[in-house]
Amino acid sequence: VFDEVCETTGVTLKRFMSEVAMLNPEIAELTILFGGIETACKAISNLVKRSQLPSSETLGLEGEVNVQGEDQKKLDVITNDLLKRALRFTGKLGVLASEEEDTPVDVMPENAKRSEIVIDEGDKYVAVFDPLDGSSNVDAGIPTGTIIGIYEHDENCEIDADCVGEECTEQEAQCLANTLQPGTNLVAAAYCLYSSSTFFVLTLGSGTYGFTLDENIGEFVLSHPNMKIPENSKILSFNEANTHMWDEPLQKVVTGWKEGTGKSGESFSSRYVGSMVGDVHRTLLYGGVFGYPGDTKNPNGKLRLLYEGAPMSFIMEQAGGLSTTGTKRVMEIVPEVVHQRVPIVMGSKNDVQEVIDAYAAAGN
Ligand code: P6P
Repeated sequence: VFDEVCETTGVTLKRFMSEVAMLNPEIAELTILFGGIETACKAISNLVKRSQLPSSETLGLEGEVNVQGEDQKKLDVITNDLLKRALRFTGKLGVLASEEEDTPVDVMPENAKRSEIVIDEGDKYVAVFDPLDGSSNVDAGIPTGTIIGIYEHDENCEIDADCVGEECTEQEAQCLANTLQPGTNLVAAAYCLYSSSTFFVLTLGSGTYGFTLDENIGEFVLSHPNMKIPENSKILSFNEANTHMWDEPLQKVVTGWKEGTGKSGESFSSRYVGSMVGDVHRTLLYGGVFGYPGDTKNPNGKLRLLYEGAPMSFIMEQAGGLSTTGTKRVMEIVPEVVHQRVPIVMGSKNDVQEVIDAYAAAGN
């Protein structure tokens, strides 16, 4: 399907989506959702670029601490609201979960009853997102990104923003459960990367496609059709300050890569931006293994399953890569709570497989 779309260059994201919708009427509404996401990414790209100007209103801290316990930057709040608004006004979304929101919230038009979400034909999607991943890097001009996952949500349910875990009524719990789906239920995932260029990379379940923002025409243009990550690599991308706290199987494999005694015999170099979207994008294009594994301090690592791990794993797998906790495929993990963390090692198939084999050999 997508090959027919991708044979020509100069395909804008809008045209790509409209041709996908023509060829796949059952996901036509999904393409409308991506119209809102695309607009939000362009606006966020502009905000990030201007965020360091003295005149910028997005400088500094919001003065709040989010559910992650992190100081919220003004930019975190602004980008979260911007994305919520863009998604809400597509009229295709019933519920969302965001890194910046304590619990899933409804995004129905203002006139809808606050705590009641009635999902009808038009509102059948749930969005999970991290509006500005790596935002603490913005002040240093380091790349940041937006990560989005889209699930289908076909239940009528009520959500009370204060409801979390055991406090929830059965109905609310059932609705929360509809946001707590495993990555294998994703119908789409995308990220925007705000870096030397502004990139938009997405999958709808049939390959991974990359677009680059052409600021002369204000459109994302297809630049990386049908991305495929190299099966072998020579780049490892971890916060190596934590190496001493990792599981032994992972320590062994990474040491082998550094010494050139690993399965591929290659001596790896290290590249780590400290911003997941930047590190994963480079890994997709150049090959490599990116990871934020569990360690003795944080057994589940740092990255969030629902709106970082699962969507990025979907994109990676659709590009021919693997994404594992070491012992489990990340996309198969069913979240129990919205902000659940997950250990992640993802990237070039043969190198990630070496990690999986090491854990298996150690009896994990
Ligand atoms: P560390 C950014 O804060 C982030 O959530 C990811 O984007 C990034 O991969 C990771 O944390 C970096 O964490 O502990 O290496 O600074």
